[in-house]
Amino acid sequence: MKRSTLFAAFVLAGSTALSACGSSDEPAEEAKPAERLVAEGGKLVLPAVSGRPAAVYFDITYNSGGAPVMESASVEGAEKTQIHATDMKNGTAMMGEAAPISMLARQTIKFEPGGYHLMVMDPADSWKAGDSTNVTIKLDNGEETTFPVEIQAAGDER
Ligand SMILES: [Cu+2]
Repeated sequence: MKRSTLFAAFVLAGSTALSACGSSDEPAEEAKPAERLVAEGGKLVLPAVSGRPAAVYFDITYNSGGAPVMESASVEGAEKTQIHATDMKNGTAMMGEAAPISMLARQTIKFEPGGYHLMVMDPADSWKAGDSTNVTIKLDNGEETTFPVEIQAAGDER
């Protein structure tokens, strides 16, 4: 049956990933933290004018249950990072700190221009297009993930 074939393929992929990490002794039932919270496609767009905030975009997926809330975001090299949302007000896009974001199982949340994004209030002077830095996202259940973001010049985001 098609359903059981898919299930078998998933289990096989899971155990391959575990042995690649050198932890094949552990039971494969519970996904490891690094696999439960996955961020991809990270990029940090520098401000057009120095001294202004930088923006960070990525896709993030939580592969478990309980709907934890995204608690904080930090960027290596910066002290102050906020989780922002963009809303339309009277036809104008306004951004500000986002209401708590629940991570629903296997639902990808996109941080993208015109939507959710991280706002780095104090971008490092040393950041240059073509370099990369690391972003850490923490959930209120104690789980977190750190992933690389590629640094891009202003205007490259679209
Ligand atoms: Cu913002």
